[in-house]
Amino acid sequence: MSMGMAAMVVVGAFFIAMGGSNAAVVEHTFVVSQVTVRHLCKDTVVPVVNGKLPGPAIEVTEGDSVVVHVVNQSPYGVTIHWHGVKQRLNCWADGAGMVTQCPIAPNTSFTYRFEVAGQEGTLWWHCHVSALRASMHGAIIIRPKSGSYPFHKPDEEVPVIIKYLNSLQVYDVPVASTINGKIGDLHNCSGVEEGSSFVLEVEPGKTYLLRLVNAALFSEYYFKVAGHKLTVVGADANYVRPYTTDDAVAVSPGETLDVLMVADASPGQYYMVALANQPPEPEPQSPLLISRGMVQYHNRQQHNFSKVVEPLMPDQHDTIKSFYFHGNLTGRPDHPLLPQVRGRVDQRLFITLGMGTVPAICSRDDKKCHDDEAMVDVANMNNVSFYLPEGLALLEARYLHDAAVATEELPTTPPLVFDFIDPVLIPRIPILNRSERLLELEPTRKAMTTRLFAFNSTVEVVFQSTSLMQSQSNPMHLHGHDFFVLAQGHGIFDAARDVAGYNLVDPPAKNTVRVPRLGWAAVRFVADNPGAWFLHCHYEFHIGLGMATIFEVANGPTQDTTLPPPPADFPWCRRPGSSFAYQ
Ligand SMILES: *[C@@H]1O[C@H](CO)[C@@H](O)[C@H](O)[C@H]1NC(C)=O
Ligand SMILES: *[C@@H]1O[C@H](CO)[C@@H](O)[C@H](O)[C@H]1NC(C)=O
Ligand SMILES: *[C@@H]1O[C@H](CO)[C@@H](O)[C@H](O)[C@H]1NC(C)=O
Ligand SMILES: *[C@@H]1O[C@H](CO)[C@@H](O)[C@H](O)[C@H]1NC(C)=O
Ligand SMILES: *[C@@H]1O[C@H](CO)[C@@H](O)[C@H](O)[C@H]1NC(C)=O
Ligand SMILES: *[C@@H]1O[C@H](CO)[C@@H](O)[C@H](O)[C@H]1NC(C)=O
Ligand SMILES: [Cu+2]
Repeated sequence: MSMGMAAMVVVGAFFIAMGGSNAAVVEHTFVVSQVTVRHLCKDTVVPVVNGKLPGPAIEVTEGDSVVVHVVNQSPYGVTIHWHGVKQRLNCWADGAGMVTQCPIAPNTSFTYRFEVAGQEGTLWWHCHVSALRASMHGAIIIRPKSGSYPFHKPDEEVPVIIKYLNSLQVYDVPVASTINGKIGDLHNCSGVEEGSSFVLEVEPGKTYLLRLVNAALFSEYYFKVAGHKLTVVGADANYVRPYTTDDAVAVSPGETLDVLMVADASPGQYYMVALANQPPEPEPQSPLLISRGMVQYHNRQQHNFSKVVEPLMPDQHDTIKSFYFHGNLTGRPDHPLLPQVRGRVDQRLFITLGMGTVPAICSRDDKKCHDDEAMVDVANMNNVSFYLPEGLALLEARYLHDAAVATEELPTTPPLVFDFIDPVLIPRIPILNRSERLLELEPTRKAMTTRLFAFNSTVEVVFQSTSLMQSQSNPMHLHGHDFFVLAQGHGIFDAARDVAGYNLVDPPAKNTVRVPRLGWAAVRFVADNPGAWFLHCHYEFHIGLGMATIFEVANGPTQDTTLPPPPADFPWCRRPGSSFAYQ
């Protein structure tokens, strides 16, 4: 592995790589601190950015440079991940805790510098250290340099961020959802409606671009505005062919959608609703997660406001609508920013997503842990549950040629072929409620898996959801690259049958693919961005339990295909000695 061999390149090269054009520099200071938020009659102390929830939106024009000074005044180590930003030759700024960097320690700061190039639309940023992403996130808005959109130019643009209301306890059952931080009028606190709803004021005839982000950690959401059609024009900061529906759109954790809404209804008030879906019973059920905001026409004329129009939402157990919605998204190969799909594939992986058990690591005074059945549930990929390095971030270890971070190769296929979607394997009781445990999961094991790809190789991955878990869909997110989503299906992937159905003409380019529950999805990407890139499920529950791996991309043959050294103020886990070449 020659990653990091450019150690002799001077620090300034980083800036040269970013400058040289007339692009602007967009600068922000993110102060991370603890605030008390009050919702549903309960105070919760959470770390947030600049005192706000959601945090500030970063607005750029394609090609701009972004500089964000993160000043950590919270008691936690933090990193910020720029979700979906390709970070070409800039893996050091990816902000994946213990993959690309050590967390920014309390009372210290770090400046992220990156360029937003070759992508337009909506992305977002979030903390990438275990549970902290719950309260630290915001939108990234990327406008075209030419000023012209490949669709009707919107009159206004509105970020719409859906998230849960929860505390720092990741495994707490969430109790409510929010739209742009507002809980909406469906929730009561001591019999009094909380009364804080997101309200979008519209003018008749105008076109609104809703920049929809699912920042919730556990659920896929349906989103709909009563009385209005929605036209999807982008997803994950890639344009898609306009897709108009009078039904709900679906957005998985980690995904974004750019959606046009024309204010062409008769002036009045219309609810917008975000509703989480979940697999049907007999699987363990979460409470109904719903939030309601409103589209309100400017009260210029006389009209009757006494009735707010409600949308007809899909059933919360209807996951097929999301399957079809995602299946209807196609890319726009006519747009200059979208590359063509490569026909030749260099490496193929078939990855099962499941769960299993490993022996618990017991502390000395944990009595319960000492019986023979002390096993814990973990999530896995190809029957290996991932854990993060400790003490040294993986990218740092590679750069320092430090062998202390012992990785092993993610298997190309699952070790065992079985009926991946056999309903008998679905655990019927809440995974976390071990005291009521009825069904043991299969044994599995833990390892720090990675997969190395030659520079510029074409990689195809088929993700197969299994019933060895709660039978959720799995939103798989790859850092540093977009992939084309070639196909999806229910059941078990069968190459002989399913490859023929691949869309190699106009597949959508995404950074997060929804792998259907009890089904599969096939993606293809070009590994042309050297570094160590996290690949993981965007359900917090799954990533926290090990449904993850790292895709490593080797350096190319030239300097402009080689990862430069880290920035000068990089938060090393273990600062290298003075003999270090890049100084
Ligand atoms: C950070 O600084 C504050 C204020 O100076 C201090 O109270 C706190 O103990 C510091 N935290 C750490 C972890 O050093
Ligand atoms: C809120 O409380 C009021 C008064 O107790 C009740 O009439 C109403 O149905 C409640 N709404 C919800 C959404 O629970
Ligand atoms: C407004 O609409 C409500 C419900 O449709 C109706 O009962 C009411 O009479 C209307 N008011 C006016 C002033 O038209
Ligand atoms: C597109 O949506 C329609 C209506 O929901 C559905 O019947 C069709 O199968 C979907 N197409 C794909 C490719 O998923
Ligand atoms: C997973 O691996 C464990 C050993 O680590 C083995 O006992 C088990 O049978 C494997 N299960 C599957 C489904 O491959
Ligand atoms: C990557 O591979 C493609 C197709 O083989 C080739 O055309 C292109 O020149 C390569 N790019 C680089 C930077 O090596
Ligand atoms: Cu998952």
